[in-house]
Amino acid sequence: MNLATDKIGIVGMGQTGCSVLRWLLAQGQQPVLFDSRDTLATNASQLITQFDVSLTVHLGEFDDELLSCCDVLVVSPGIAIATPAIEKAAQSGTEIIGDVELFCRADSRPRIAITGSNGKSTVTTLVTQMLNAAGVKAAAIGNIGVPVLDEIGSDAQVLVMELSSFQLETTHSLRADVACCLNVTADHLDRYDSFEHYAATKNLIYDDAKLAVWNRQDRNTKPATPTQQQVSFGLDSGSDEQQWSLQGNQLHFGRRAIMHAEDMAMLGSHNQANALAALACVTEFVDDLTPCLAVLKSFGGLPHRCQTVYDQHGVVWVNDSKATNEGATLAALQGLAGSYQGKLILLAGGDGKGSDFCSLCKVLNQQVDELICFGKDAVKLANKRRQARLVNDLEEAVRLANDISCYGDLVLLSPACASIDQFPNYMVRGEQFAQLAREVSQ
Ligand code: UMA
Ligand code: ADP
Repeated sequence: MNLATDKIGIVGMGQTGCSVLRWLLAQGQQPVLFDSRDTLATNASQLITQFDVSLTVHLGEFDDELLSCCDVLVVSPGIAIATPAIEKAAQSGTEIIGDVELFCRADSRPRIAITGSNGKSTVTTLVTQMLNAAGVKAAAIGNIGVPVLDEIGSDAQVLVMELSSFQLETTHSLRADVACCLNVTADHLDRYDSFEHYAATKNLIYDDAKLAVWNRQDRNTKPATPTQQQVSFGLDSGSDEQQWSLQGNQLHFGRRAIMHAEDMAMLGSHNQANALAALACVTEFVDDLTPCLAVLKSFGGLPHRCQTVYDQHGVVWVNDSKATNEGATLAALQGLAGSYQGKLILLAGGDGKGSDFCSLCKVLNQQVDELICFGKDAVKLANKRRQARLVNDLEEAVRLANDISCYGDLVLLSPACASIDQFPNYMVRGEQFAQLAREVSQ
């Protein structure tokens, strides 16, 4: 790509597209903009009017001839590169990349790249906080909600990049100092031919990485091609000196005990795995782990991840709205086992993104006492349990949960689905749940 001469198109004018536009304009480029909506979102139109340049904007269904006129297309992660018009442009010789690729070509600071079906934001936050606590200035960027190009020129010494499979698809120059894949469970299967295809996309994170950090309890996270160095983590006892493990309820590196797991502020065994992964990532940059362990002792987790939002009349309401796939819901159910005396009432449903929910079948039948399903894939999910209750939306689900709950029960929103069929995002879903829980139980 030649920034001075190439004609560059930005495909998708959401958070990513706006960030790419800002960066390209700063480089003296005048990109062409594409969005398949009929009108641009307010943020994008405001951004365009803010700059004193006339930009060509193509709205509505993507046209392969217009796309093919560009030498390079910077495609937003929410748009599949398998979209026929984009594929045709690629066949005609247009280079297809994402904002992360542009970032990697332009920024030479050390980077830690983190992917996985679940736990990315938690581990990205942990790693960033640990580095900062140890005196290494770090910034969390990427899928966590900060478009990567917005960080160019900042004073961070190390960049901690949360990367989705969509972002990895359009990135070819990552070459991370540390690359970590936390786990691979079914997600986004509406965007991939098969689970194997999705898992292979996650594995791209290790391409030319200096250190690969992988989960030895999930073979899909193992680097498919050799990397310079490797270290694994897992909740088993591990078998050699170079492994992060859990032994006698203590976080270990090899034979060395690092800290007691019960001293961590975050709950659940999945968060112990997250802690081990984060420690494995930071050791490349930090000699003394003491400040990093202090972070594990104080960081209680991000909102909307297994968070108690209301505790009244003996009924505990837990918001795990960020569980947008079955792996996360499975982790919540396993992690919360034993933390309540009465019934477990699970509220789940939404857009399952092509998932068959098979991995949930056993826990739904053995551990869940009442299953209340709502949203687009409610029936599909309900069919995985011998008995379930169907409602139209979250409000009905919360009201029903309140009617059937009694002292000692736990009501858990862990939808195993994306929220987009009924909400703007998972945060709004979680906030609505918390608010409704307070309303109905007063
Ligand atoms: N658009 C089209 N045609 C389409 C689909 C979308 O033109 O067929 C346009 C929309 O009209 C909109 C824009 O594309 O203008 C939206 O682009 P986008 O969906 O890529 O979203 P962004 O706002 O750019 O946010 C993206 C990530 N979104 C997705 O991957 C879907 C954000 O991750 C990320 O935080 C942000 O870039 C900054 O890097 C969100 C996410 O849901 C949190 N990620 C998925 C996940 O975590 O499971 C992968
Ligand atoms: P991501 O950024 O990958 O979506 P988050 O840290 O935001 O991950 O957590 C998303 C959901 O996954 C939450 O419901 C959380 O409880 C669950 N979760 C977090 N870590 C793990 C893990 N290691 N394995 C399975 N589920 C996890």
